[in-house]
Order: sequence, then structure tokens, then C-alpha cells
Amino acid sequence: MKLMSYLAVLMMGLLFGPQVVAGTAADDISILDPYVRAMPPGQPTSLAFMGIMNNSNKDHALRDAEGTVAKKLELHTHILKNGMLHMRKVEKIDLPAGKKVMLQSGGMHVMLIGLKQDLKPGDMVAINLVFEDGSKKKLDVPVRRIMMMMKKQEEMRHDHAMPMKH
Ligand SMILES: [Cu+2]
Repeated sequence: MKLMSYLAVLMMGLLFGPQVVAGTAADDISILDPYVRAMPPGQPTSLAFMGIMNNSNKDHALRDAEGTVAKKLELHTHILKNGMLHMRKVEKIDLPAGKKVMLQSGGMHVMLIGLKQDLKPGDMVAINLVFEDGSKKKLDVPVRRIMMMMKKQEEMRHDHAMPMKH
């Protein structure tokens, strides 16, 4: 009897175990309010921001971003060093289970390097997010001016000198 129930559990595990929990990272994640920063014509780079919500009870990670809007898309963060904000490429952005991670001005972002087109407010930019299991989320991201947000953030920090260096 004991052996039978053990076998039954084992069978159930084989039959349903991996398949039942095998949702992709992309399925577990929702993207909140994404936007790309509008840039004056001729600028070589821009940034994409968004909230990334992990709705599952499993940790995930953002590994890469792809798109034809620029030559290269990278995951970046800002670090404060000697009073200057520097951008740095990161290999991944952790998305803990049940948490929302913000990609926002002055923090983590998707860097668009070598823009192939001008980014005017109202334009749409296609960006694919690539997660740790290789699953992808396709986004249509609106281009927005972020002057207002920068101002708000500066007020909150009481820090009006924010030199930026790549
Ligand atoms: Cu950057």
C-alpha cells in the first residue's frame, strides 16, 4: 500500500510536475506604463523606462532588450560616484517574485545606443524584452517628453546639480 502510494505520487510528479509549473517568464510578467524619452533630432542615444511587475511566486530576471530603433540596446543602471551620475551596463535586472521593479529616470533603464531614427513625442518604438529563460515580451512603447518628470525628481532630491557622464 505504501509503495503504491509512493509510486502514485511519483507518477503524478512525472506527469504533471514540470508541465504544470512551466509558464514562461514572459507570461509571469506585466509591463506598466513604458515610454521612451523623446530626443532632439540628431541625438545618438535615448532611454526607455517602465515598471516591471513579476506576478508569479518565482524569481525572474531581465537579460536583454532588442529592437531596430537603435544599433544596440543595453540594460543600464546609474551609479553615483564622486557626486556624478554614471551609467553602467548590467548583465541582468533581477525581478523578484511578487515585486515591481521600476526602470526610471536616474536609475535602471534600457539604453538605446546609436539611434536609427528621430524620437518625437507620439512616435511608437518596438522593443522586445528578453528574460532569463529566453522568453520574450514584445512592447510598443510610446515616445514621451520627460521634462516634467525630471523636474519633479530634482525637487524631491533637493539636488539641482546632476551632471551626467556616460
Ligand atoms: Cu544608459
